[in-house]
Amino acid sequence: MPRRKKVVLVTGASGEMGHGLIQRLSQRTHFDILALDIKSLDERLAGICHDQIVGDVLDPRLLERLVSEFEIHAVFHLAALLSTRSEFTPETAHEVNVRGTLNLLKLAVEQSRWHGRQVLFLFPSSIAVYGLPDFETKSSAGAVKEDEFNVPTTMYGCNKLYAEHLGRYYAEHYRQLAVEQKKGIDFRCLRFPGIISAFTVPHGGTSDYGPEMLHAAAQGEAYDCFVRPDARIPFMAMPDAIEALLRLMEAPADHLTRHVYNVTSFSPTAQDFADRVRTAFAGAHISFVPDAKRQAIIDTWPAELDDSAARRDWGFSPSLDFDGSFDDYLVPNIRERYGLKR
Ligand code: AKB
Repeated sequence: MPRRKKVVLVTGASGEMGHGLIQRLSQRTHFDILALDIKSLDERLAGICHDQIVGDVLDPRLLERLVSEFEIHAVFHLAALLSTRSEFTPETAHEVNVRGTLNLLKLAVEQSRWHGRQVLFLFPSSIAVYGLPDFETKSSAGAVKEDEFNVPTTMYGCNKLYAEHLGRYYAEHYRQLAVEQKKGIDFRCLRFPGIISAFTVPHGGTSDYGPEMLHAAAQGEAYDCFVRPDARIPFMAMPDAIEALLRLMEAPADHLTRHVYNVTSFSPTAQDFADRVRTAFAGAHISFVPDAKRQAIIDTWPAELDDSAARRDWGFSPSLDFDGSFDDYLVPNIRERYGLKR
């Protein structure tokens, strides 16, 4: 039988998180990286990957071809349509976010059976899985735990919550009526808050106002913030988000008490964000022009997350708080990126 190459598969590799992940992952795994995205990778990232495939997670032939050529030991399934974009095309979002995830879970469970080791499946979920019923509840809820308020109002939130359940099913109950009971996959999931990167600007999310106002200010552009000054959701800086994924990947299975973990770092209001951006970029022109409908989505997401399970089980501890994110990571790198003096 021809030998297949042993790889870690990263879907959505060209996206925001893929950019940050691939480099750090290459230093942390002995497997080669196989990147999959509908867009080709930039040259620097392509150079780090063993191989890149330009294609769609919805294409079953492509996935079959992958399996014939590669022995997949871990999957980082990052490909998704974010919350705002999903509201414009809910059925397409369902295809990508649910059908795409199902395709990858099936591939992972089949691979586990081929090579006899459970495939590790890392899945980024989101604060969008929460749906707080009204503003009063949001204000009084405090730090929300994983099993509270799981009543999302967005297509993206519904998709992510269901995909979490699919992951649990493929890990624990897949084909439970079969005569021969075999272990499924090793499904591990993080519920991320809004993420801010110095190197990329997100597209199609509802937490985008934070990174958008920062990158606009650095380029000397005026920015109309689409939420109210008092809008508050949790955020974290991209390096901490990547480190959380890698830490969870490396955590011994017997330390984990759940499949899905909250992670967070800081919870500023949009006004706090704007003030901090103005301190970093004097003269930044930020106005608040709330869009009632996008604000309504933010109002259903928690202001704070309880990440005590992640801290307890696998030592999650973000290294960048609000000030640290700006001073040590965002501002210096963004200044360099846009060619500004330090
Ligand atoms: C979005 O806004 O859709 C994402 C998320 C919070 O998952 N950034």
